[in-house]
Amino acid sequence: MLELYHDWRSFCSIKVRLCLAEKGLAWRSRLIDLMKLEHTTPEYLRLNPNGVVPTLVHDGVPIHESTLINEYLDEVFPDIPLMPKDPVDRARARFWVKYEDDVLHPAIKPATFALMMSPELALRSERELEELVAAHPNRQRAEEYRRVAREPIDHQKVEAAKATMIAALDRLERRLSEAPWLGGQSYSLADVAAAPFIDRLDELNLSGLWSGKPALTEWISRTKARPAYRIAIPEQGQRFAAAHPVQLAPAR
Ligand SMILES: N[C@@H](CCC(=O)N[C@@H](CS)C(=O)NCC(=O)O)C(=O)O
Repeated sequence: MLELYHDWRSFCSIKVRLCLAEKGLAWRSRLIDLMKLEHTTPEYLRLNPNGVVPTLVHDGVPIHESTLINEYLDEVFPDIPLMPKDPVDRARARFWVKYEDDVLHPAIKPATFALMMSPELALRSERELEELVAAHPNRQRAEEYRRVAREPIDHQKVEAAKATMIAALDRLERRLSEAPWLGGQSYSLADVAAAPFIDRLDELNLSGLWSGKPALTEWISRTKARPAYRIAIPEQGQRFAAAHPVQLAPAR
C-alpha cells in the first residue's frame, strides 16, 4: 500500500502527487496541514524527522525527500517509466530535477511565505508561535515562521527572489527551444519537478513572466493538458485562503 503524507498546497507534495498520477498508482491520502503545524507533532516527526512534507510510506516503510520519492516510485513501479532511456537524456533529466531542488523551489519560497502564508501565520497567538518555533526541527525555518508572522513583508527579498525566477524561466526557455521536454523527447521526472513551479507562479499571479517565451509557453500548455496535472494540483478550496494581494512589480 502507498500512503502519502502531504498538504494540498505544498509545492513538493504536488511533485509527488504528479508522479503518482502519471504512473496511475493508487494511494491513500494522509493530510498534514502545514498551517495547523501538523508537521511538527512528535508523531509526524517520528515518521519524518525533517518535519516537512511529503513523506511516502510504502508498505509501512517511510521514504523522504520529494526527488528521492519520485526516483523510488519510478524504480519500484517501472510500467510507465518516467526517465528517458538514453544516458545523455537521463543526465539532462537529472540536471533539471536537481535544478528544481537547488534553484526553483528556493526561489519560490520568499514569495510563498510573505504573500501566501503570512496572513494565516499572523493569526497565531504568541504562545502558538513559540510552540511552533520550539517544536520545529529546522531552526532557520522556524525563525522564518516567526519573522513572517510578525514583521512586515520584506519586499526586497521577494523582489530578489523574483529576479532568480526570471533568470530560471530564461534558462527553461533555452532548454525547451532545443527539446520538447526537459529530459529530451519524452515527458520525464524533470517535467514533473518543474510543473509545481508553474502552478505556484500562476497562483502568485505571475504568469506574465513567461510572456515572450514561446517554447516555455508551449511546454506549459502541454504540461497542463496532461490528465495527471489536474489530479495533482490543488483545487481552489485547497489553496491558501487568505493570501495577500500580490504586490510584486509587474513582469518585465
Ligand atoms: N527537500 C524537501 C523539501 C520539503 C519541504 O520544504 N516541504 C515544505 C512544503 S513544500 C514543508 O514541509 N514546509 C514546512 C516547513 O518547513 O515548516 C523535499 O523535496 O521533500
